[in-house]
Amino acid sequence: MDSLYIVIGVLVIAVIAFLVLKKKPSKPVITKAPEAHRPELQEIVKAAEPIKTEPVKVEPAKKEISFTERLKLGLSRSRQEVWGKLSGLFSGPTLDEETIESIEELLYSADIGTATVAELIEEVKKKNKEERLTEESFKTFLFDFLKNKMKPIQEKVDSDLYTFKKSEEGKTKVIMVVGVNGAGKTTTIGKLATKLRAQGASVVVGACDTFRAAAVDQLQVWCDRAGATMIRAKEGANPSGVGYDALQAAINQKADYCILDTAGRLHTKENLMDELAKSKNVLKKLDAEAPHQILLVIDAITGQNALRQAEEFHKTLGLTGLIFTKCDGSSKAGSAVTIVEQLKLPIAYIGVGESAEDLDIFKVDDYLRALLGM
Ligand SMILES: Nc1nc2c(ncn2[C@@H]2O[C@H](COP(=O)(O)OP(=O)(O)OP(=O)(O)O)[C@@H](O)[C@H]2O)c(=O)[nH]1
Ligand SMILES: [Mg+2]
Repeated sequence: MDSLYIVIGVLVIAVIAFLVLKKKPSKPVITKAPEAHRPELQEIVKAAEPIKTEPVKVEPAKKEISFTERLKLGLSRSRQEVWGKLSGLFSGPTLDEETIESIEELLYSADIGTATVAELIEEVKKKNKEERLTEESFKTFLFDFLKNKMKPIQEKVDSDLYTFKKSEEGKTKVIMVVGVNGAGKTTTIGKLATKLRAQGASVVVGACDTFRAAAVDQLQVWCDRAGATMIRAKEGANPSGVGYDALQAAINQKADYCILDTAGRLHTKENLMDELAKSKNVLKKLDAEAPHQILLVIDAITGQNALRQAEEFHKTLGLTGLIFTKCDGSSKAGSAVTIVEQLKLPIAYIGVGESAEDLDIFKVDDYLRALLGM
């Protein structure tokens, strides 16, 4: 009888234990960073198919138009709402005092910095005394003035960002892309990867924006289309670890480029900016010179705040250049001049739409001509 009670007792305890264990919450998903040097990554890299190097055919745009045309089209709003109004300010055949004042106001509204406007107006007055400026000669004067402000800095752009040249030592060029939320980083990387692949470069993209699964998926679509290899990790993984892994994969496969997409962040959030600095520094363990390019993506609509953003990102990371996006939606477009001049940082690329063909290298002459309707 006693042994029967013991058996029943043991059974009851077993059932209770089973129920309690069953109710225990399942193990949390590990969101911690994959450690750098993850041995399994090496396996993934070894097992992966070799990175594609044959050029991909970029889908032709529905209507074949050159980038210069796209730029003109994109900046048409700027022209209509701001820059094109310059012509209407001339009350007579030549420039008078009142018109100069109106021009000054217009330039402010176009987001040209205060110091630059002051300098420009002073020069206009001087020039106007020497020879009365007409609408046409004023436009040429303005074009030359703005061009002279930008040109010396624009010449500093690394030509590797423009045309792909195979590195003789088989070195991977590392491009880190940063910026505030929604500036256009991921889209720009997708366009850039497409452009580089079309030139026959092999590209590895690191999805370091691990905050949102959707961000990684968005990048994956671009990479699949471009034929670029993407290194991704679990949502919540340490962004520095993903960047490291992506570069390791790129180096192992002698990829020409390794482009790192980072999560958007406000330039005022110190901890997030520090995290970005960490992501940059960890790359140096693999290549002391990496990242070779740190590009800040700026939404052209941002206006004057863009300068503050650029200053902060530059202070934390030491930027090498800028990318201006959404120039098709902005009516200002003058902040490009201000930032280039004040931070002495060149604009590498300009975006005027959402498709791959809407990104191209930034050319001062074309930009200013499109803006001024010349
Ligand atoms: N019109 C226009 N839209 C653009 C351009 N570049 C990007 N976009 C759009 O802007 C939106 C945000 O772009 P993303 O590339 O996701 O921006 P992001 O900086 O990666 O955003 P976060 O990762 O959230 O910080 C998307 O809807 C893009 O299609 C451009 O040059 N012109
Ligand atoms: Mg993004």
